[in-house]
Amino acid sequence: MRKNAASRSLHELYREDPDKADRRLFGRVAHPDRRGFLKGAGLAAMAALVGGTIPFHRNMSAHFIPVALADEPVIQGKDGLVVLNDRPLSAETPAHLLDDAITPTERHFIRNNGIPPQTVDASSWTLTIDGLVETPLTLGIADLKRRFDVVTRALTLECAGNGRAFFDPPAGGAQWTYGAVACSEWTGVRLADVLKAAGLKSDALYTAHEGADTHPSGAASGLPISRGVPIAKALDPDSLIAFAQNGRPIHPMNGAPLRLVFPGWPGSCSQKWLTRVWLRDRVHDGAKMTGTSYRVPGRPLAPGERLDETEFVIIEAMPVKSLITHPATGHRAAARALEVRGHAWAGERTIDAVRLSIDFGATWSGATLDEPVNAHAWQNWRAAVEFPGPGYYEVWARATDSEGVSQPHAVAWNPKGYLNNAMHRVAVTVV
Ligand SMILES: Nc1nc2c(c(=O)[nH]1)N[C@H]1C(S)=C(S)[C@@H](COP(=O)(O)O)O[C@H]1N2
Ligand SMILES: [Mo]
Repeated sequence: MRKNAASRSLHELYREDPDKADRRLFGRVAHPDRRGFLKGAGLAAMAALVGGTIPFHRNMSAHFIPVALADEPVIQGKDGLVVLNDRPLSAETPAHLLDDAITPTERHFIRNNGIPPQTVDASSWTLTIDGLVETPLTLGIADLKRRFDVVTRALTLECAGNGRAFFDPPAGGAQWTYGAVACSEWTGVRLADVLKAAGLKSDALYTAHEGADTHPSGAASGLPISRGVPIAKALDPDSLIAFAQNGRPIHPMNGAPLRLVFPGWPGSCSQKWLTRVWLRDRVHDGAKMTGTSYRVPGRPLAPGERLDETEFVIIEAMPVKSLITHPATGHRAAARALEVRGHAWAGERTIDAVRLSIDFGATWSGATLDEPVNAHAWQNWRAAVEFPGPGYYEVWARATDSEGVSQPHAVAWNPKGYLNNAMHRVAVTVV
């Protein structure tokens, strides 16, 4: 069915005020888990929108919008992603679709905080480097390629909110499960080389990143997100200004034509649609740098406990984590022998070991672990698992990093649901 203004406004209505939308369609505010009893004017409106009667409307739940109206953007060039939010767009990749050693572009998650630029022209795109530098620079993509070493690196990028869906009490925001992580091959120039060319002043302490996306409210001013990193991270040879993803121009939703990639740190540092890197003499205080954004309590909290924002600290390197990418959870195995595989990564560290359990953590056995293809790339692992007989099993994976830190069974609660690196578990039934 063709989308029309009415169906769009229905989505907007639900987005802005679900209770109001319910009142309009269902005649009252209904609990999302309960039946909505669509009737009267609401039923007529909904039927008009889907272009037919709705015989089973009595079974429709409140807060439901008929899928015929689904406004899920068709994300061209992506495959199998699950859309968690449509505006701004957040879409994750089911774990079993992240099985490739290097994440293909169509399987790279999307996390937008605002509205991406509508039209981008790589040939006229410019990046400005200014602030605490001797010589401010404005560079086109051709200038970057001509003036600096071009490098290609497989780099792990994970949203700090990956795993947020499992916090209790729940944390607001995109309900990522496992799939806000990827390790694609990025081609670009080292941010360090560009900063050297500009000449860092001695009081430069932190970067500040700007992109061409706009605020979701549609307000003309104000960036949806502008984060930064300490100079030491900016100077890491794997901190890239990238113009290609997996050997092709960057996907529009992953930041075309130019983005930063700071592997191993919260994905939010890696500004997409990059237009400016500004050097500052203080910790950057742009959008989503302050308060509880990408910051965690400076001490452990009880679930649901409140803490003053001044006691939150900025997330830097991401913690040790692993993902089981084969089999998919729910797998039914006809044979007792099964290959289990996946990836493991640990911020600025490497992985020393991945261990698996099929008996709820009572015993563990090691997986075969590959070296990273380069620093800051996730490590692939695999193991031959032998189940003792028919029945329900869970395969648990637990990675240990180069400092001896292992993934926990459960993570400390924090109000925004960051840094959930608890072990991944998949269900396997041997028949
Ligand atoms: N300009 C801009 N850059 C951005 C964002 C954004 O909304 N706007 N989102 C950030 C966040 S929170 C993450 S996790 C990563 C996600 O990168 P991806 O969408 O390419 O997977 O981009 C980061 N860079
Ligand atoms: Mo993120």
